[in-house]
Amino acid sequence: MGRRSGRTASHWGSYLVRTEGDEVVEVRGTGQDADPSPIGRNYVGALRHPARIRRPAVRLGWLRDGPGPSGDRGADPYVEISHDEALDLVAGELDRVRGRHGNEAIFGGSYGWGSAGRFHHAQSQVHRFLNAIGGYTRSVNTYSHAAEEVVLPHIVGNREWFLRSVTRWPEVAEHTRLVVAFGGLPRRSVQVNPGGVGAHLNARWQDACAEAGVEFVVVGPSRDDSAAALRASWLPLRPHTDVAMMLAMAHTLLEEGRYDRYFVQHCCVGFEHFARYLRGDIDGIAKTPRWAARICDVAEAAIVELARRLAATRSLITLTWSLQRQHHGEMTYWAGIALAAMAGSMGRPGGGIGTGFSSMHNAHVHDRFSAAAALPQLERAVPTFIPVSRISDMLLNPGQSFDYNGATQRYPDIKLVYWVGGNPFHHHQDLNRLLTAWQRPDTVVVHEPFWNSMAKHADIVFPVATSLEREDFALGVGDPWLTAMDQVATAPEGVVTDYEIFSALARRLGAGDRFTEGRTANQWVRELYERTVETCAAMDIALPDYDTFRTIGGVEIPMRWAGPVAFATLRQDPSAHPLTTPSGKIELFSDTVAGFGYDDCPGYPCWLEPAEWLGSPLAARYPLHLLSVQPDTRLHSQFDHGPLSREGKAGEREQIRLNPKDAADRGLGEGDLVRVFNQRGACLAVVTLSEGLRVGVAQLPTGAWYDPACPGEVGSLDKHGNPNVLTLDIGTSKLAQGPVAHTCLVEVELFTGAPPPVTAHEPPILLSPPSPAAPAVHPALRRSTR
Ligand SMILES: Nc1nc2c(c(=O)[nH]1)N[C@H]1C(S)=C(S)[C@@H](COP(=O)(O)OP(=O)(O)OC[C@H]3O[C@@H](n4cnc5c(=O)[nH]c(N)nc54)[C@H](O)[C@@H]3O)O[C@H]1N2
Ligand SMILES: Nc1nc2c(c(=O)[nH]1)N[C@H]1C(S)=C(S)[C@@H](COP(=O)(O)OP(=O)(O)OC[C@H]3O[C@@H](n4cnc5c(=O)[nH]c(N)nc54)[C@H](O)[C@@H]3O)O[C@H]1N2
Ligand SMILES: [Mo]
Repeated sequence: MGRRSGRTASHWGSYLVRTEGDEVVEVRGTGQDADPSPIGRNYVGALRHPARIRRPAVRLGWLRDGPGPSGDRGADPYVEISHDEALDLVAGELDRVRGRHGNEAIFGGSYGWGSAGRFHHAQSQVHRFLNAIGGYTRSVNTYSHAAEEVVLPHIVGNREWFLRSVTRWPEVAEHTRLVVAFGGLPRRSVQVNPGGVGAHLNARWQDACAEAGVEFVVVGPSRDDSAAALRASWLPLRPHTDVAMMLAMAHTLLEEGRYDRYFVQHCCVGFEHFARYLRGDIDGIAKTPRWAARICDVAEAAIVELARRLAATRSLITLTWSLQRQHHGEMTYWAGIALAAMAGSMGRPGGGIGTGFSSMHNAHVHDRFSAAAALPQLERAVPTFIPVSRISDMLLNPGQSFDYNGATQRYPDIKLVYWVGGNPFHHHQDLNRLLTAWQRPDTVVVHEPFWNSMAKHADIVFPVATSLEREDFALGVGDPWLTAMDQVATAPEGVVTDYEIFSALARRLGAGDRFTEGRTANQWVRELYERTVETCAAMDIALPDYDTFRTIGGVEIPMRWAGPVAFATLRQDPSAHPLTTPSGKIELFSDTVAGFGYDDCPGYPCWLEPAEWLGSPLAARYPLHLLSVQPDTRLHSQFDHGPLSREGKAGEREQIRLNPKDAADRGLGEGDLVRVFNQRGACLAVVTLSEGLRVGVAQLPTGAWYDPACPGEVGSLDKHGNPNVLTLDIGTSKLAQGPVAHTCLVEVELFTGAPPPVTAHEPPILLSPPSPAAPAVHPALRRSTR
């Protein structure tokens, strides 16, 4: 049996991997990472798992009937075909759609994390390919922090600059006395960093802050959203009421005259308007601590006391990204910035405000520059776009107009969906609505290594090599470690890389040279490395040549601290150092946003009731606020069939965390199988109890592969515990149109029926021709464009 070992890099860290017979048998940390993430263990046994896709496959109904809307996506069996047949089918269909409907009818947004690796990066591959053949409708912004991406430029100007210059953990340890963490600082999230993390340091920096005597206050529904070592105190606020609490803190500082008069008057615009809103001059409601206490369920005295402490010392407000993955999520960030502007620490080392401190490994650990070259995505030939999480809206409402950041846009009429390196049947909200929308296009093409929920809803599936089965190199966002990725296993016979598939399709469509520029995959990897060397050389950083780099396996690029902390120069001299906002200052009132006239996003931070929360009438029917948090044991849906992910479940099902009181009220105990449900859907999950979770809140991590009891049926019970059958699919507001995954009420009850077995990690029914059940290819599809 062939044995190999080598180095790999992933979004959850770098590892030394050993394989036998092209299966992973051992995963170890590298010497450079003193604290490797256990998520790496999910590789063990994953490559040759029965869930592996080994041959191209076509949905039976598509093969029989040809392209067109269908009610059977998710329900049909698949017919395995040869690689050449699959390439001919897909090339023919791309050609038909672009010829008859124009390239705008191809949706290639293809959102998703894919794998680490600069060259084989799935997004770059698919976008380059689709641009090479005439373009596609794309998506903008992210599921992670869409609201922030759109609203921050209106408030503080250039977002990249802001993120880059927010104070970092080392400065927090040195200067900060008090950290008020809205949404906490969950440790599970810092295992991960997009594109790679050479050494896990974030948790160590957090601990160093605690050792230095920094005091932490977690404001949020979950006490264990911070590590025990931080000895944080906990204010268990009702989910989605942070804005009310922030406004009341701001009201306290205003009424008690404890606010930073200089900063709000000279470095901000709109403070007078905000102050009038706080006092109740605009809507007749003063935003007093008493007012807020009724909304957020934090005691009035605790709100007042926290506000006073915030202003009395060098303080830092941190906001998790989750706080804007909610209805009106723009407002949480705006209110947080307004409070920080008043609190006196803005523009001072270790002070002010920062986002995502514990949402991603490299947020505020290193400087954020990235030297790594990327695969060029070629010229964008089609201007059409949607905000990423409006996908169901787009598919259901072709031609309809929608608002986005001050402009009116139009949804295109999509005929072909092409998805590579992402999983909407993991990431999107209200999967039953998505399933309905997903039946509308003519054709869905997917590249996947595994038969997950994404592959099971495609018309044509190309099996692809994983990152362990190809050569590449990695450099994560804001990470100093350049890591060689070795090919440690050979993909199953006939399984190739995304690049090889796209190269073959491009050749069939007359764009072969444009896509490949005459390079093989490994020549591209070398080329991108050499471009990275050049970028670094221009910054006086010497990197080894490519062959030496591959031999040593990894190299650390020295990082430099950026300039002064955010808003330091603004504080010093606002007219000499303006921000890139229209006023040059922090906009506590934005004429631009106000000018858009959006009822769901006024031009200043204010409390707007979310569509669903514990204070809404719907809570009488669905009295638990569901937080579908990031999973501890995997990244999203990736390697859900791996050992660590499966050990995190109970009886193969995802666990839902409840407060013991909520469980007792429903006669539930630890380990009970429950049905979690609301007006949109239902799933099964296993109860786990925790005093660390506030009463009225349920936590169900994302990522269990969607596993409907009746495949293809809208509203079917998900057997596995995927929270997105329950979540709400609306935009944050007309401004950002971001996803609102955390805005969701549910009820939980004991499941009394016979528990249906979980089949998420099993392949669908596969028919291999010649077989009487596999029909002849539809004549219209016989056409080859070669
Ligand atoms: N309810 C709820 N939903 C959420 C969230 C939430 O908080 N709550 N969070 C959201 C957030 S922040 C995000 S970022 C999204 C994440 O959503 P996604 O990024 O879509 O999730 P992943 O599971 O990482 O999907 C990556 C897919 O790419 C495949 N893949 C990996 N490498 C390759 C490759 O080289 N080639 C190809 N062809 N495929 C590859 C994997 O098998 C996997 O299916 O989820 C969002 N969804
Ligand atoms: N292990 C692991 N780490 C990951 C990921 C993963 O899949 N696995 N995904 C990565 C990705 S793509 C992203 S974008 C980040 C996301 O990072 P985050 O957005 O920070 O992560 P979440 O788990 O969604 O939420 C963090 C915490 O916010 C709290 N919270 C939720 N709603 C509210 C609220 O209304 N108010 C308050 N005060 N608190 C609230 C919840 O208790 C939750 O534990 O994580 C990254 N890190
Ligand atoms: Mo994300």
